[in-house]
Amino acid sequence: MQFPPRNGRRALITGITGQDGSYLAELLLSKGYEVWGLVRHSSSSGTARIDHLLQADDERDLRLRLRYGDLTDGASLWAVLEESRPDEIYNLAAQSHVQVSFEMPAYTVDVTGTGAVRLLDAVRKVAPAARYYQATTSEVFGRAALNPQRESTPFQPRNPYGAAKAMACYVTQNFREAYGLFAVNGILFNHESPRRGEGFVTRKISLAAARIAAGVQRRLSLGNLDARRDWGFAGDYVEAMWRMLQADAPDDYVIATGVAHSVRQFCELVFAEVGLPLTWRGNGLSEVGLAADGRELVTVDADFLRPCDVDLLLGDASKARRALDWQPTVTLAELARMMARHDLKMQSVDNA
Ligand code: NAP
Ligand code: G4F
Repeated sequence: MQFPPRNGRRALITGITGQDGSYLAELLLSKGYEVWGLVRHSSSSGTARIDHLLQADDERDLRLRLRYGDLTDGASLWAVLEESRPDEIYNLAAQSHVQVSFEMPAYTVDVTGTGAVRLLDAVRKVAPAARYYQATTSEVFGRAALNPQRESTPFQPRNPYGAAKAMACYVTQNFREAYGLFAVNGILFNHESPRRGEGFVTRKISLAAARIAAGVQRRLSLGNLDARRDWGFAGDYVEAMWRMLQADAPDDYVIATGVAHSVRQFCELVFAEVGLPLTWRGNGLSEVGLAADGRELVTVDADFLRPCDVDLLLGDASKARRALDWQPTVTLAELARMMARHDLKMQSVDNA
């Protein structure tokens, strides 16, 4: 199938207030795009990650527009598509927390799965020439029998979030095939940054380490220390999203670093960075991470264990390397340093 040449520079981002949405908005504005963002209404402002873009005193602020909407409300999706007439659509909005998806499975499926279908259906009718990016996830691989996981690896999600994302992925592929939409799935492995939500494990660790170093927190309680993830830097991953929509033809891509580390190893990197190198004692629920002076800085709490966890996710992004000329630029040690330093600085600002 032939797709028209790329010349439009208007993008709509759902989930613009999230970690990835904020980096993607920065990237697109720096490339000269007009960016429209879909935001949920809330009684308190939820735009902290993009306030610096909204307050810009240069011409960028004229190119960033926000509209209220919600993936559970089809009419709001139609309205923002009608008004913005985007050339590119990035569907990043989701209930994206795996543990929360066990606590609110129906809601997660409604937002993360059916929400994507609502948006795709509206795109098909209102903006069929737009290029559509679906934020899919390595969680679709779940209990994968083979490592590393690539585009051809069978899906075996292990939680409602992964199942909802699998549905969104399948419908994206289906609309590409059935209606000729330029619709792609980015199957992204975990990616982190100083803007990562505080409930995800890397940011929970960097914030706690900084607070412990500043003397305002005593210890950090975690769940499964043995879980291993392929962690990259979110700034690199939004570049991959953009490249997928600039390709000659729509396709799905795994985006990953190809290296996995455990939660325990990430703790070691971050605590060393704040000047508190850890040693470990015990195992299971009795395992503790000790400071040099013997203080118990990290403990295991059953409250943070999941009904079932994904033990290992490890990606093979060689297709993206070949077809999109994409590769990660930040190692895990550099990412841990970036996050630890950011959160240490936040402590000194808070305590000033
Ligand atoms: P995030 O920080 O949790 O951001 C999620 C965004 O979705 C927020 O802007 C949130 O708005 C919005 N949202 C939630 N429910 C919504 C609804 N019902 N209607 C409209 N917007 C809604 O997620 P992220 O880390 O940036 O990830 C971006 C996307 O990539 C998500 O779809 C996630 O599932 C997927 N993903 C992430 C990773 C990763 O490692 N970060 C890996 C693979 C895939 P509020 O600010 O109002 O909450
Ligand atoms: O940081 P996490 O909550 O991320 P998880 O579950 O891998 O999901 C993230 O990455 C996915 C891509 O693979 C995204 F699609 C998804 O939206 C999200 O961004 O947990 C990582 C690991 C898990 O095995 C978890 O059990 O860390 C383990 N863990 C151990 N203690 C903990 C904790 N996770 C959290 N959130 N909190 C803990 O105290």
